[in-house]
Amino acid sequence: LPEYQTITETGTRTLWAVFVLMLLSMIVFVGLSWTTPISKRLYHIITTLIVTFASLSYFAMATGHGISYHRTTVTDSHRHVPDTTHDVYRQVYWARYVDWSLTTPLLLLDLALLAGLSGGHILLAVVADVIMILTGLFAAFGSEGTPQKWGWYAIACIAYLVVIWMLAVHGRANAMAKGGKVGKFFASIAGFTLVIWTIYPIVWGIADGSRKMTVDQEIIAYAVLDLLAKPVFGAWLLFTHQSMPETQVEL
Ligand code: RET
Repeated sequence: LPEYQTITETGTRTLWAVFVLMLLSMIVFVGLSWTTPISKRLYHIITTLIVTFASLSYFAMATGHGISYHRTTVTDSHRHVPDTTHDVYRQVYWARYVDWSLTTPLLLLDLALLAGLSGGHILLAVVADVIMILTGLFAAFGSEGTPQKWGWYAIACIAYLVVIWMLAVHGRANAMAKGGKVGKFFASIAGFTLVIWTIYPIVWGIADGSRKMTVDQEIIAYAVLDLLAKPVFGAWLLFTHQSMPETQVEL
């Protein structure tokens, strides 16, 4: 008999709660933007777009969209009987990858502008980031639980290392060159980002990857991470930016 790994009431409530919180932070960020002079609104605009995309993707998932069932055939090893197999169908929330492919480049752009990263390095970081998310999507649909799924996962992790390199090496050097205050702020907010982002591939490995986490647990784990990576990150950036004129960028 096939086994189904699906969302329950707890997961659905979590998705709705995050949708509401993303929508509220969108309203707050729009408000902050309106009380800021137009020439200083770049971070506000980027950050508002980030929570807007997140609201859309959480709305889709809460209403049961952007999800598909992925089948894996598992061999049951019983003693004394010939091997039999059974199919496991698990929900894969592909709406997340649509969200991440748009929002992680925007989050990187926030950090890159803060640090004053060069155009070339911004491009490299963003392209590596998109490769990370899209190969992560291939990994999530890795055909029928074959080993090449972990091959895609490894490629995504290498792309992630390129992203880290751009921020930790070039980002930090440029931010430090802008002066002590900006350098310190960049080190804190980029450090926070690095810690939060690194938990995503770990959750993925336990949830989509090896399926040791239930779908509800996966939803809760990503909910906490998404709230920290988007509204908390965004509020921290916008409030600090307001009190730190050196972070201003002319574009
Ligand atoms: C995947 C799986 C493949 C390996 C790696 C991953 C990294 C994902 C990251 C996601 C960050 C998402 C954020 C969302 C915003 O709310 C795709 C999970 C490395 C870093 C910050």
